[in-house]
Formats: sequence, C-alpha cells, structure tokens
Amino acid sequence: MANFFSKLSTVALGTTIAATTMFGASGELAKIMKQRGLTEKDVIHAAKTYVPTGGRDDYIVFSSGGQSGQILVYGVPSMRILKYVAVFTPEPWQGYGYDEDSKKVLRQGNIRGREINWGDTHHPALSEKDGKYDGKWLVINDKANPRLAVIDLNDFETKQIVVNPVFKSDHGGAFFTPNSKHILEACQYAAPFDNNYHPIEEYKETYRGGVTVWGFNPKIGRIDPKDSFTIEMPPYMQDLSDAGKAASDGWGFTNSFNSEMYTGGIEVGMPPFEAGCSRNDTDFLHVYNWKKLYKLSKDPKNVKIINNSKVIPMDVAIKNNCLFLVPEPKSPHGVDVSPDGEYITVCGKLDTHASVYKWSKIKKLIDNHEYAGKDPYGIPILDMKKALHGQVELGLGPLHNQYGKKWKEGIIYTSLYVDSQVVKWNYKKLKVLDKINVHYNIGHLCGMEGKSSDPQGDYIIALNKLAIDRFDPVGPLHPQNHQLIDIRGKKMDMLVDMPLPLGEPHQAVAIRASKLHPEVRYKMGTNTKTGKLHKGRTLAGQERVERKGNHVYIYGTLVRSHINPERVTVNKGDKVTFYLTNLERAEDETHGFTVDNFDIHGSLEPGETIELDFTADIEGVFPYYCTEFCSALHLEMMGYLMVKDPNKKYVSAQKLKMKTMSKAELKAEYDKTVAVNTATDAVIQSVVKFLKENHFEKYPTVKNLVTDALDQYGKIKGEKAKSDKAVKAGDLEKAVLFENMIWQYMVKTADVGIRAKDLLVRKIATPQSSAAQAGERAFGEGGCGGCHVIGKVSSGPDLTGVLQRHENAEKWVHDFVKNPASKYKEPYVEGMINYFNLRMPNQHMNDEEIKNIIEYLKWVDDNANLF
Ligand code: CUK
Ligand code: CUA
Repeated sequence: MANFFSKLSTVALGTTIAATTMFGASGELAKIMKQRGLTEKDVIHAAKTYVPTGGRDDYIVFSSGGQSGQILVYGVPSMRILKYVAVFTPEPWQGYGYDEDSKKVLRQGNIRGREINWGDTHHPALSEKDGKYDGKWLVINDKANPRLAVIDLNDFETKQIVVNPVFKSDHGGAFFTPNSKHILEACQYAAPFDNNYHPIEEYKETYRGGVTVWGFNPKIGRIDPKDSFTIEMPPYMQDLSDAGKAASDGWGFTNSFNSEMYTGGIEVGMPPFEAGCSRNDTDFLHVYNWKKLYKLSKDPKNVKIINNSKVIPMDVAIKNNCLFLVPEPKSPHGVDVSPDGEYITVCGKLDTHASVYKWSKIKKLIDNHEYAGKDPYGIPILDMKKALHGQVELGLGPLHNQYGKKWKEGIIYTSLYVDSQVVKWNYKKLKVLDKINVHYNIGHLCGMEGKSSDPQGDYIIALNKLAIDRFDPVGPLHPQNHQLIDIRGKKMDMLVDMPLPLGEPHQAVAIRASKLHPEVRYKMGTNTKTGKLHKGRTLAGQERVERKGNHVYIYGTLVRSHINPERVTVNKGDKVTFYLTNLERAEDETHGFTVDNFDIHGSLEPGETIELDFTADIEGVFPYYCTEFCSALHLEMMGYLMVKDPNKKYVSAQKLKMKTMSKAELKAEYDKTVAVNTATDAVIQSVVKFLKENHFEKYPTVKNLVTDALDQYGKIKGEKAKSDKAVKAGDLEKAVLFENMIWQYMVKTADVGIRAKDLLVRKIATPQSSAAQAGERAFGEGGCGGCHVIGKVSSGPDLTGVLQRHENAEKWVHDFVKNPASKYKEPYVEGMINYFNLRMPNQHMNDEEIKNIIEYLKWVDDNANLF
C-alpha cells in the first residue's frame, strides 16, 4: 500500500485525498497509470466518465450533424455515440432514401419540385410540456434549404419534413413554445418572399426577413402547414431566436445582424458585405407577440397569401402592437430566455459584453407605448437602456448561453468563440465567476436540459469548431471536438474530449435518459414512417408473388434465417415491388434486405414492413440477401431474383452427370443426421432443465431470450412431420434435407438458449468481490481462457474445483502459476501434461494478479453448480 501511494504521489497533480478513498490499495492501477503516463486527475476524470460494459448514461444528447444533414445521438457522461439519425440526407444503413416509405419522407423536402438530398442542420429542439422536456419529439432546421424535420423519439426516425414557403434560407429555428403547440423558425439571409427575380437595388423594398410560426400537434407529432403563418420583418438578416417562457410566454425574440440593410457588391466597387453590415453600433432584437398574431392569422383580412401560405404584413403586426425592436450590440448571435422567462441574454460576436434584458422592463415600455423612435418600416423601437437589466464584459466573441441548475441564483454559462473559453457568470448580479479553456473556437455549448425551464446542471458540453492538435490527424480536416465539462463544483472541470466524425454540429440538446422510452418492436406489419399498418404487410403463410400486367409484386417475409420467397423470376423490363415484413418479435433482431445491383436497401426492425421498388431493366441472375448478421445462419439468408429476357430463347445447358447415392448410402446419411439431431436436442434439453430449475421466468431479460429460443424450437415439429412423410414415401433424399432444417432450428434455439443460460448464471451467482472481478479480468487478459474453460474440459483441465484438488491448494496454485516449470515433475502435473499433451506455460503474472485469480477461482467453486 505504501508503495502504491508513493508511486501515485510522484505523478499526482491534484488532491491525494480523493485517491485514497477512491482507489483503495490496488497496485495494478498504479502500474497502469505509470505505463500510460496518467495523472491522478486523469484517472478521476476517467472514473467520472467511464461507464462499465452494460452500463447506461445519465443523459442523451441530440447534436446537429451540420452539413451531413443528420442528427447524432450520444450519451453523457460516457460520450459514446449511439446513433446517426438520417434527416435531410439519404442514409443507407437504415434504408433511408433507399426504400419507398422513407423516400416519401425525404421527398416532402423537395423545393419547387426539385429533389434536395442534403441539409445543413443547425438547431435541434426537444418538445416541451410546461416548458419541460417530455421526450416525445425532436425537430431540427436546415439552414441551406429552409426546412424543418420532425423526428419521433419513439423510434428515432424522421417522420416529416416541411419546406418553408417564403424564406430562401433560415437559421433561428427550431424553437418549441412551452407546450409544443408551435415552433418558431426565423429567416436568415433576406430575400424576396415570392419566387421571382428582384434586383438587389430594390433590397429595402422587396427583400424581406421574418419568423414563421409553425402549428404543431404534439399528440401526433406533425407540423400542420395550414395552421401556420409567417410574420413579415425588415430585411435585417434575422438570426438566432428563442421562444418566451412563463412570464414571457406568447412572445418570441429574434436577433439580427444587418440593420444597416447593406448589400455589399465588391463587383461594383463597394466595400464588402461584412464591412457594411457591421457599421452601426447596434442591431435589433425583434420582440413579437406570436400568440396574438396566431389568432390574428385566422382572419383572412390580416394576412397576405404568398406561395400558398399566410403572411402577416408588418403594418398589421405594428397596428396590433405585436412587433417591436430593441437595439442590441452589433452583430449579435445567441439570444437565450431564462427558465422563468424574465431575463433575455444576448451575446454579440463583435462585442465583448453580454447584454441582459429584463422582460418586465420591455413589457412596461410596450404597455406604455413608450418608444424611442421608429425604424424605416414604422416598427416602434424601444429604448435600449430602459430595456436592459445590465451588461457585463465576458471576453472575446461571446456566442451562446446555457442555464444550469442554479439558474435562479443567476448562474449562466456562455461560450467565447475568439477566446476559446466557457465563462460561468451571474446574469442577475452581472459578475464573472469562472472561466475554462476549450479546444478550440467554441460555437454552441450544451447544458443538460439547459434550454428548458428545468435545467439540470451537472455538465456543459463545449461544441468546438476546431480540434487542431487534439486527435490523431485524419487529413487536413480534423474532427470536431465536443468536450465534456463538469460544472457541479465551484470551478468548471474539463473531463474528456470526443471527436465527432461528421459535419459541423452547431447546437446540441440534452435530455435525461430516464425520459426516453423508445419502442422495442413494432406492431407486426407497421409502416414506420406513417405509424399505420403497411399496405404490403405480409404474415407467415401469406407469402406470394403476384403479377399485374408488367408489374410483379412480391409479398415476402424475413425471419431467422430465411427470406420467403427464395426465388423470384421476372421478365426484363418488369416493374418489381418487394413488400417485406420482418416477422421477428425478438429484441434487436433486425434484418436488412437488398437485391444486388439495383441500388435499393431496406432495414427491417422487428415487426416492420418495407417497400422496395425498381425496374428489372437488365437481364441476369441477382442474389438478394439479408444485410444484418442476424444469426449463425445469416449468410444462408438469401435468395435469387432471376431476370429473363422474354424475347430470347434459352437453350438448356448440358446436365452434368452427377454420381447419385445408393439407397444404403442415403439410409446411412439419414441415420447420421437423425443421430446428430438427437444429440443436439439432448444439449438443448439440459439447458432447458437448467433454466427451469433456476427459475428463469423471474428475470425478464432472460425470459425474453427463452421465449425467442422456444419460438425457434416450436418450428421443429412441423419439419419433423415433413421428414417423416418423406421417409414414408421412400424419399430419403428429401428427408435428409428436412432433418437438416431441424438441425438449423436447433442451432438457433441453442444459440439463444445458451445466451439465456449465461445471463441467468450471472443473475443467480453469488456476487463477485472486487478481487474476484479483477481476477476474472486477469484470467481473461492473461490468456488463461485459451486452454481452460470454466465448467468444461477443453485443451486444458477444467479449473472448477482446482482448489479442492491439492493440499494447501492456494499456495500450490500460486506457485504453479508463478513458475509452472517447478512442478512439471510432480506426478499429478506430469499426468496432466501427458493427457493434454500440453504444458502450462509461464504467463508472467504478478503476485497481485495471481491472488485475484485465486479469488476468482473461489467464486467459481462457490457457484460450481451453475457451470
Ligand atoms: S449557430 Cu453555429 S455556432 Cu447556427 Cu446556432 Cu452559433
Ligand atoms: Cu437476417 Cu442476416
């Protein structure tokens, strides 16, 4: 122990108190720390973020995938990536864009009749109930092609894409209102609302910005374009937005960065755009009463119809006291409303300050019609000073804000892009509290539920634009770097880096993992994109091929490990539709499906039905197969699509003369196959006996596996009847094939059954001490398992009971492991060497490891009945 701590203190930078309580007296840890050059702090950070195998995370993060047009899902604190959700971009692994139903979703995003197959995702938003995340829906915007998409958190699939009818780009969205009845989406680059050409010289007259208020039905999770409208705004280049909450519920807040209405034009000798658009000291925060405007939008006299959508003109909004401007420091970026809706924090990229506005002050100015002036479009401007709670200097390039658990006391976190820092400060007292360096050039930061009215604190994730020197380089473009920061202490503590191998994530949102309850399986035959039963739903026994004119419909099923039908023959030029249903009920038993060369792919989660369409316009033989390694017989899960040219005459190839088996040979093969099946069945029965005796039904996860296994086993009876019938008819050839099928079902049963047994053993065995755990690890890592299998004689003896076989056994085992050669001459060992024709090699274990292995072997003996 003394040795361990003296070693530790030579590398330790932080407090040793934590180490004494955390690490105990394991010399192994000190050894690893030394080998890998880890400090004590590193080890604490590792312990704070490491999730042991099988463990779960506390939070789930949904991060935009930037130019990949996707969403990334990962866990906190482990920072393990869990999923890519396909949104605006085809993503073949789940068939998105490669099967008909997902194509329909993707094609909802066509703009002016044209296909768009990518997106620039920026701001994901989680649906809310009373301002708190409810774990039901996720929406995200596409900046490049102004669209929103809705993802169902029941299965993490994209269900809907809507195109903004008037914007030509968007950015400040998506933002749910506190009960998810509406979603705000603000414009970015001003452009004409109609689809016509308008010269840039008419920018002020014909180019417009705005905010679209989308109606959303939180029950079914769909945006309703008919229940939606756009608020017309000046061409000020609207940017980030936020929806009011509690005190400010019903209002929206949107930044802008070009109140100058500058349009650049370096081609005609004008100074560049970025110079002109940041000339004024201030830009405008737009403050609008979307709730009142929503009501007004229901009266046709208040709206203009543009591109089949409702637009409330500026003058209508002004006349109804629904639209105001508040000056804000120039070129702002983030605007974030506090959980109680009372404070609105705005950060400007070109200003070192954060500006905190107070809603009650803004509201008072509005109610009293107390205006400092009007903009060229007649929108009332409120006095900046009178609307401000105050300003505080944070550092260079403040961008975005997140609230933590102590938001009531005023705690807020802000990213500093230029300084590459996160700053913790108090927005009520206007005081900086702490800063931490991040790597590098942070954009957004993500608090845990940090945008809801119930922020959890615990962590902040820095979403850094550049990684530079943080990872092994993978080309000139480095990964993005998400860094997890612990904010529970007084000082922020950087825990771990996570490279992101995708586009540039802008914003991420985090939710408690306990709030998500995704589906395990669909109702049999579901079209997952609509949630309804699929028109091509096919149940077991309903498989068929139907021809209607030159269109061939295949109603097929997939279940471990066959595709039914196994052969489909069509004519060249036929249209082909595969309707495929995954009949599995077993958790996670997904099958994939493709026909080679036809650019189609589907992923069928348990219970799902998909449709794949193509024209068989080339002649040939095309294997189709399951693309998920779904069972021991996955490779066998295949079939053939044969495409014949109806105008061709096919001459049959000369048949090869194959030697046929004699009757006696066939009988011998049949008997052998039956014998193998009987033996396999005996193994299955012993597993079943074990499972029953140990009450598998008490453990739901084990029970599910047993149900799956018996499901496969249940199919044997039918095959046996077919085999017996063939025997009776004298067709032993066929009988052998059916017996083989029986064997396949047995293998599948055993596959899952043994998994169930192993799981059950773990559940009912006595708990392992930490030494025994370390011993099991050492046993595995030391390569002992190469010769010794617990409970079985393998290429070395079974070690169950080894501690009973020798006198003074612990010492004997210790000495033998330490130096096997010293005992080669002992009669017992010599006998073993002769029997196995192998000598126990020296695995160079240290005393600690051997001690732990002995503890593990004691645990094995305690549970010997289970192996
Ligand atoms: S934006 Cu990218 S860092 Cu689109 Cu929210 Cu600020
Ligand atoms: Cu199904 Cu592989």
